[in-house]
Amino acid sequence: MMKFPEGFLFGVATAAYQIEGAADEDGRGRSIWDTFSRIPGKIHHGDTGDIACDHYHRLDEDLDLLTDIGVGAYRFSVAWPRIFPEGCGAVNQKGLDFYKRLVDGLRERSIKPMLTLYHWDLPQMLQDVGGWTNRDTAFRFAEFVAAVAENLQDDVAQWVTLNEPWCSAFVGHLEGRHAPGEESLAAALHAAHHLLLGHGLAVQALRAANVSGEIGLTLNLSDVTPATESAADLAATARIDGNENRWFLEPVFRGSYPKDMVDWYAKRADLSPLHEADLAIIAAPLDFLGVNYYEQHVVRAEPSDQIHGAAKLAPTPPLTDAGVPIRPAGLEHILRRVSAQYRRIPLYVTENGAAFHDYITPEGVVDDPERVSYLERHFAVVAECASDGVDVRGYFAWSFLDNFEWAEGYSRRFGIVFVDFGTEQRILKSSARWYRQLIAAQ
Ligand code: GCO
Repeated sequence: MMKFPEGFLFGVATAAYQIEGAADEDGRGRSIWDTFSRIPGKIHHGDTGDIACDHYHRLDEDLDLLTDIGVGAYRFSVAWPRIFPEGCGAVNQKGLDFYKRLVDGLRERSIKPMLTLYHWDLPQMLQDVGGWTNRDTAFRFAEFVAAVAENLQDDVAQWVTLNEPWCSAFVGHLEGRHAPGEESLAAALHAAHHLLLGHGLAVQALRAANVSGEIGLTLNLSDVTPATESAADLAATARIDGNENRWFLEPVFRGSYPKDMVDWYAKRADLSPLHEADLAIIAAPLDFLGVNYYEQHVVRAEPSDQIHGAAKLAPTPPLTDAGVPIRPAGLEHILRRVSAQYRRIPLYVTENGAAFHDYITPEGVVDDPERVSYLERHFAVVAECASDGVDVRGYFAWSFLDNFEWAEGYSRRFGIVFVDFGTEQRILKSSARWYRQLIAAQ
């Protein structure tokens, strides 16, 4: 079995809208995902997060499962609409009480909480006045963060302000595949900026609340390579890297947007909402960076593409059942790149995982050898990086439970624990048993 540094965190990750259910319970308000999942055609099979894994009513059972697997950390998110049903105003105490029970249950089981403050479930009433394209939302986010920090101040080991602002901004406002479903480059760029501003203001709010835990941000970073060494393909690859990676890494760690991308976007969208003065707030010092890794892209020039003049080649096998290429080397490239080019800052792999066609056998067993292989190969890369001096301090498998996979609904199973969505029965997959052995062998 692989060996990891002393104190390395072995965790699993989830997100509120993907597992909690109880969408109309205890005062929870509507989020943009409650709205988006009801738009015909947006979500596979018309699935919604109304029930999901019913985690809201199965908290103790799920916390006991974490103990059974033996994880030392659990990454979850707080649903903003449970705390502020209308996005701001009076705190909903029942919503706070649920998360207090969660962190108390983790502490009783000696499991470290990693709390994500924004995992995409923006209150709908804030979307009604522009959502992340409205600068005010960044300040409403900081108020929400201050309320959570005040109530869970010393109960959290790591605070993650945002999960994957690239997805919230570009998948939600340019591609239109995620809530709120806009399709505008300007909206995506404005949303990205206000998300980053919200991140910086959230860091200020957490520091002001004197929280005892570490403060960081989670970015989904992709490993991009050119299809050929032609100038056109190299330039197209730089633009995809600029959009998916540098547009977030550089404001946060260098206090400025990448110039090549500013010049490219300035010809295609109004950048006036991207106030220069905000960058000092956005670049607030962090205690760690969370890295979500899934994708390696091979990129070529595509003059007909109006946004980046680029196209991603169809991925080649081996692939997950979601058609994502399985490339552990991509994780190594990203960890080494951030550490060498941006900041020698503690890194956590806050998500990494894969969807496979898992099923229950007649004997009631869920065997997922592909996921065991996937985890083995990606953990090996992390162990290699750590032994080579990269300051990577933890790995959170995505995901703890099979759950609502956004536009794919319940058709994609990422969990190391199988969920029968008809009965809500949980069954450890062989990957969960493998993970238990890896942890026990440390
Ligand atoms: C993300 C989100 C998760 C997804 C996971 C699988 O990284 O997109 O954080 O909510 O479910 O990545 O796609």
